Amino acid sequence: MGTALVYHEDMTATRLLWDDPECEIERPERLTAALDRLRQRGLEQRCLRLSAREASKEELGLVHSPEYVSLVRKTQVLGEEELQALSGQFDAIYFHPSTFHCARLAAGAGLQLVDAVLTGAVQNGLALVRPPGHHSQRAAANGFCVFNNVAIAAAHAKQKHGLHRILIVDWDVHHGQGIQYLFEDDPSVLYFSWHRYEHGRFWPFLRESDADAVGRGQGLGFTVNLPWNQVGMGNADYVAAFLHLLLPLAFEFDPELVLVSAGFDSAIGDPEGQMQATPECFAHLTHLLQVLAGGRVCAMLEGGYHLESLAESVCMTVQALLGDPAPPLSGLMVPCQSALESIQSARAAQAPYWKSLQLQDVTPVPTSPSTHSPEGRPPPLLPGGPTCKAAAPAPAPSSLLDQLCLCPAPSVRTTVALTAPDITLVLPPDVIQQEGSALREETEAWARPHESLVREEALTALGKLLYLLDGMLDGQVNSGIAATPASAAAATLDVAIQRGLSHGAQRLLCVALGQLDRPPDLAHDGRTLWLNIGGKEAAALSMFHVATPLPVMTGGFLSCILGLVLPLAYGFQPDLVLVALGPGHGLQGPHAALLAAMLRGLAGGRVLALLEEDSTPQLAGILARVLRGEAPPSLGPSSVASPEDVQALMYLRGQLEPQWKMLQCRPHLVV
Ligand code: Q9C
Ligand code: ZN
Repeated sequence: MGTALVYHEDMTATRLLWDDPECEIERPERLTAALDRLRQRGLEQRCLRLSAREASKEELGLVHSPEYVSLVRKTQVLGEEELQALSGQFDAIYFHPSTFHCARLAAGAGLQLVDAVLTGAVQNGLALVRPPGHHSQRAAANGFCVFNNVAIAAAHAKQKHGLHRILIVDWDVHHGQGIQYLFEDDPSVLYFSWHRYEHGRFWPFLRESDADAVGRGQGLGFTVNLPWNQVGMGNADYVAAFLHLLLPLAFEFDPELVLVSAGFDSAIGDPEGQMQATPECFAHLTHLLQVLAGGRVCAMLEGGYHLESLAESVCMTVQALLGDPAPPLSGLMVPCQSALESIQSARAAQAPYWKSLQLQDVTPVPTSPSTHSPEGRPPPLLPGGPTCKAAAPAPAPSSLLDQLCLCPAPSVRTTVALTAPDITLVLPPDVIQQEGSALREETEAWARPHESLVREEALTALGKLLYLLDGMLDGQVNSGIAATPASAAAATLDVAIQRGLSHGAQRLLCVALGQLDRPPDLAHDGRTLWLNIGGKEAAALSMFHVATPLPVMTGGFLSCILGLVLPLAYGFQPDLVLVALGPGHGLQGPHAALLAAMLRGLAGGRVLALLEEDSTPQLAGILARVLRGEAPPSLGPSSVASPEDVQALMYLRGQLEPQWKMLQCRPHLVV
């Protein structure tokens, strides 16, 4: 449906006219650097360009006092000395004769973006604006911010579009205390902010930036603060914060719209933030948010002062909004102790208000499912299985990954290789129905060890699957869907894994739903992570062989994805993902779509879905759409996880946490 890019050149006019080391980093080049890079990458051209308009007095009045708006209006006619004197009345602020015009354009850009998304003109978008907004308050400018662009957009979405639930994600490295103050008693706006805090020793030095500030009155639990108490937070810390804190609450909240206070001073190289997250991380954060609110995501620029890092991070955000697969994250995916302490204290502070956190956090020591061993103790991980080797630093990227980075969007995103004519679909544009098939002799050779593959229909399906898989491994196609006769599902999956591993995949993640057992001849060399959802009981046979029952309730399904599947997947860093919906998988279309959409964040989006031939066209269709980058439908209000769902998850986490650090959501207890 498209991505809007809202901008106006006039917003480069405001600048610092005198000496002030604190304010000099907020300069016009921030916008031009970001825009130039978007053009260079051909990303701007793929967006719907909208020219920003000025917000009206009434629109500014949605969050600011009339007196404050007139005060800012008057700065248009002040001389330099008067501007400097007035600026001095606020914390970290400069005014320029163009400030009023720019700030009205910045707020207006956000309004246009929200209007474009909520009228269905586009699916999502980014407003590139100056001055930023999230520090500004009802009657005060603060921290380079004059009007609170995101807060005005949220108030407008409520007032003009009648929305009831808006999620604001503030990934800027500073606390957007302005947004917090404006909505702290409002349960219709869930505000999440992570920020450099250092136990209160970092600007703006507020007690209310800590995790125990959770909102007031009706708004209790609708302010979520995640204070970072050390600098140097990186990709693993940010992804862990999303998986273990923000996303559980966000799914439970079920927003109709997501607004992002998109500051990139939380990225590597920024002088303010001193953090370590790489630009690709913002593609992942954006991608993770796109599974909410039917993909209605409006991002607005806040901070970001390292021009190179800012420009790259903006590109990554726009790429993700456009539906391009996210480049794999670099570095060890192990959150640091300080990050885990912060995440745990925020979870503890929020637990009274959110069902999705309760059952998990009140259980101090996970108990094993009763079905396990007679003493009721979890059995140890199989000795002789693979050790922690594969959890060590990820091997150097394969040549396939190199290609992927050079060419992030293959010309064909998704190919559907369906064998049974009766599930031929009305395909979305740019999804290709594959005609090709692997050579007959080759197909037969791969099929030979498997009795279930001798039948003609199974062989035909296998030939198509092999051809598709080769296309993915060569980088001609990004993702695919293949159908196979139900009786051949297990054997086909086995062949797909072997073929993937022998044709260039270094690490292969296999998510098998329903009754599919790990192929017995699959090597235990740490190159395949086998995850079965739909087993009879939770079991971790090794760190690379995990089984869990299919959760009965939507809430349980979500915690399984966020608390188990994605932490394992992000920790493993696969370069190929197979998702197999096998016999009795029991997964509803929207749930399958969500799983596929989220797994698309791994392996550069190289995901192959295997379906049974008698799957419905609806299921194949919904998977084709999410694999090409469309947002999955929102699941609606989610039921709470059942006690069995929670137990299975807690048990597996207890078993696997020592090896898979991304599963952790609390620090190690030091005894
Ligand atoms: N060295 C935004 O990013 N100065 N505003 C802090 C600490 C103020 C940041 C000084 C920073 C304001 C939108
Ligand atoms: Zn900032």
